[in-house]
Amino acid sequence: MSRGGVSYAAKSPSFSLGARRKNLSIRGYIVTGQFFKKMGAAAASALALSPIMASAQEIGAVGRGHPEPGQFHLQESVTPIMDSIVAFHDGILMWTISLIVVFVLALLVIVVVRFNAKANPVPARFTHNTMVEIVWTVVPILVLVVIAIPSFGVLSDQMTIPDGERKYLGANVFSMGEVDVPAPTLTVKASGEQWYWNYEYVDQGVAFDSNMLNEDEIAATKPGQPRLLAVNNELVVPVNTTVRMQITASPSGVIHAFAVPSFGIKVDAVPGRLNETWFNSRETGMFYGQCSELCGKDHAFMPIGVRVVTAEEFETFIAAFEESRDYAVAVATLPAL
Ligand SMILES: [Cu+2]
Repeated sequence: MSRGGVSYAAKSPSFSLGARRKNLSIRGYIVTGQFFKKMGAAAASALALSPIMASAQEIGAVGRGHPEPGQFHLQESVTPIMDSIVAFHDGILMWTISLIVVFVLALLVIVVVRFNAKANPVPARFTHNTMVEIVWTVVPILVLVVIAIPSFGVLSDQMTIPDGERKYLGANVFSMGEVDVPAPTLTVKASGEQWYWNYEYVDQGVAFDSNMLNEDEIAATKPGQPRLLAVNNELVVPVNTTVRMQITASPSGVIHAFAVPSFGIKVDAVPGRLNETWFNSRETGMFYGQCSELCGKDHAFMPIGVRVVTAEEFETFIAAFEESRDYAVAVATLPAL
């Protein structure tokens, strides 16, 4: 039994029952600081490593286009918007969070060690300190403003369709140089249905449905593609091309959200409303996303599969699609996945 426990019991005699004393001895252990000293050391060393580990992860461990088991960093970026998001996360956000956690942890440790009942048996009785109260109001406001400025820059970049001339605020804030993005040359409308996606190449006037493949279907038709993400009909787009994404949902349906992490895209798909965003992938390959708005019973089973191909492959694909108006015929012009 620590003195902390004894003095508490002495002030409140009605609490000096056996069971209560047992609780107090656990309290004593926590109050003496042993517990927090141990936990604090572990947490601080983990935290100190986290930004380093995050950048180590970037170097190659993250699978391209889809999440990996045990992954803890963002998916690898292949677009200017996702570059800004990754820079924002690894830079300002990670360091702000880490410093705040270390600072609060240090305060807690000081309180636990110096102001427990054993170390400080006679507590001070004052309750207000104007200067401290101003500081703990103003400093968080400043922290939020510092985070908000680049955050709104990236948000406005996501929502503003490139015109080939505008420079990107988010990219400038992150000192990543001037990012030149051409105006879009392809428009795709994604429509959330219950529960799958419909994609339309708007200027070509052709559309198709995209459904998830179950595990047997993956093994039979597209072995090696990720479970719960592989789809029968991928959205095919060309590399190094700005794609205007129009996003909506079936007029008789519910709200979905179109999200592809590698592209840094996440936009609500709302019935009766046409939302817009864009991406410009610098890599070919398969990139996966998922519906990101709780939409109903098969919310988890309406993945988004985007296949980025070379400009020549896309020309052939879209020409075949326009002529045949049949996705299967068009996709047969592409190499097997
Ligand atoms: Cu949905």
